[in-house]
Amino acid sequence: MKMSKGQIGRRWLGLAVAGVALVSCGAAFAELGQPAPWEYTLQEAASPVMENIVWFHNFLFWLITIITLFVLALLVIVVVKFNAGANPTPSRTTHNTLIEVAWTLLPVLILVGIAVPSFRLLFLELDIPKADLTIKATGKQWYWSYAYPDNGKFEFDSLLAQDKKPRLLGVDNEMVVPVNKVIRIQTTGADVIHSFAIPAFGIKIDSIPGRLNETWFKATKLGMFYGQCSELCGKDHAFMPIAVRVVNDQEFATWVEGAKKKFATAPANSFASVGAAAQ
Ligand SMILES: [Cu+2]
Repeated sequence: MKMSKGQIGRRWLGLAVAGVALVSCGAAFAELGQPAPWEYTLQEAASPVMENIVWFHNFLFWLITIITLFVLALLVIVVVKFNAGANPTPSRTTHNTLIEVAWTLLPVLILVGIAVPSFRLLFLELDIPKADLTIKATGKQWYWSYAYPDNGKFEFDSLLAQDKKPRLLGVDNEMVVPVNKVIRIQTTGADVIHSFAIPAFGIKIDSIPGRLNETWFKATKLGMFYGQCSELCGKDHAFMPIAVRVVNDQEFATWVEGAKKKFATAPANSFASVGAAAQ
């Protein structure tokens, strides 16, 4: 099939329009705290760490795009200008000090430019600020248990609720946290390795039996936020979602009072209440 130049031009224009439409729709597909159909961007950030991750991702994306286009341009120049037909008597140059220094130094500078924000992000994630609240998340086959040692030492199980939306993400008992507070998450596995992950908060950390791992987040928006176990942990790995409800301080205090009573009979709390009574 032969195409005229006009046809090729129109085809490229069509592709470009489709591309721009797709990019601009990306925002429309996004939904706070949960995945959305046809979404291909990162989930909307709801914590300082995730905001930094999104920034770093976009920064690298544009850097890679520029480098790729630059290399492509060099290749096209070589192919067009220096093929045997266009350039029958090639130059015999073997060294050019200026170019050699430039192609060594420029990549080094680019890598340093990547390393600085990369390490800054790594320290932000790993250097846990003074926590307002600690929650222990224990991965079990196949559900999560949450303990609130600072708020009355109660612990409860959070299981997938088939009748709740969003599908495969709704749970019976959500983890509840106050907004704009530093939450320290301590996590461990009760049986096999699980992984505690919430995309909108930018956290993902392995829950390993016999080990206590730590991470943190500060939720900056109210609402429901969902994550999933992110380590293949057995047959129901896909059915142990993580649901976090971010509320204001007053609602959190009310929830704590209710939860202390509601979960008082949970088996895990018999040990906690014995501990509390002994104090
Ligand atoms: Cu798991």
